[in-house]
Amino acid sequence: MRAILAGAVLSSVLFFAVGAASTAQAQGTIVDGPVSFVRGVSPWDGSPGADFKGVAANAAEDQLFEVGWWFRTTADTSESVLGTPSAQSYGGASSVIDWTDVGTRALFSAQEVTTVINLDPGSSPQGEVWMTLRLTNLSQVNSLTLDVFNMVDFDLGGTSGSDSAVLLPDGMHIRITDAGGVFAEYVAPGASAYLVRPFGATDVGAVLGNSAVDDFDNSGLPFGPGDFTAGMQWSGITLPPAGSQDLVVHLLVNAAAPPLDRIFADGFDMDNAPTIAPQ
Ligand SMILES: [Ca+2]
Ligand SMILES: [Ca+2]
Ligand SMILES: [Ca+2]
Repeated sequence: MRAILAGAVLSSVLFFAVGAASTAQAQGTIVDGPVSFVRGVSPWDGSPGADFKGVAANAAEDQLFEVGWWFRTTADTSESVLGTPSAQSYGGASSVIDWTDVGTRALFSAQEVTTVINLDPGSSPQGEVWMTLRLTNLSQVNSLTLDVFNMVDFDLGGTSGSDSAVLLPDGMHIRITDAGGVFAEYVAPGASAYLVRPFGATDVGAVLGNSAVDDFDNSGLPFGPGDFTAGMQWSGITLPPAGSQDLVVHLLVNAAAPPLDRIFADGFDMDNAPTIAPQ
């Protein structure tokens, strides 16, 4: 969380709130009951602002500072953000974000489908966000190999500090807990490696934003207490000519994800995966 930017961010939010309706590049909000997920100010650059609210006793409390995507092809010398999308659509509980030609390089397209779900059984605010990123090779003749990265910055309890995190034993499944009691989970089924770093000059966003090639190395856990940032890497994805692959990220607040080994046993459908109570 960049506390010193609060004033500037507020000004920008007001600007976007006024100007959003008529521009193709507008950011937006999706909701399910009291639970909302917001693509905020500058959500497509190296500091991809996002909000996740309505999932704690204080419904106005924002649990999420940033979430976004980066990639690196085998020819690249650093990671790059997907950048400004070609189209954005926000309706009800779901959004669809399209990049018809990522980086204008005629290599691949991307489409992110995000759904927010209210998990409150009645008196226990909680919710989840599912993000599925589909990558499609634009070449009809050549395969394409690339690495893809997701970065998330939770600020649980509405505070950037006092967040601790551990890796759960079932895989790429991180649980983050604020000293005030709010907890979250960051799950990336099928990811190759994670990286966790305290917010600052060498945090996960900075690693992805610098001019070097970086590979995540499963370091940084257990974490905290501190200002948590984390990322997931999918290494060496090879898209056949005209082929596609889906990557899934699951964010939950005050709810626990089912263990990854249980999800994939029997080919369970991720889109309908149930969420179970904290244990
Ligand atoms: Ca916190
Ligand atoms: Ca880098
Ligand atoms: Ca944080």
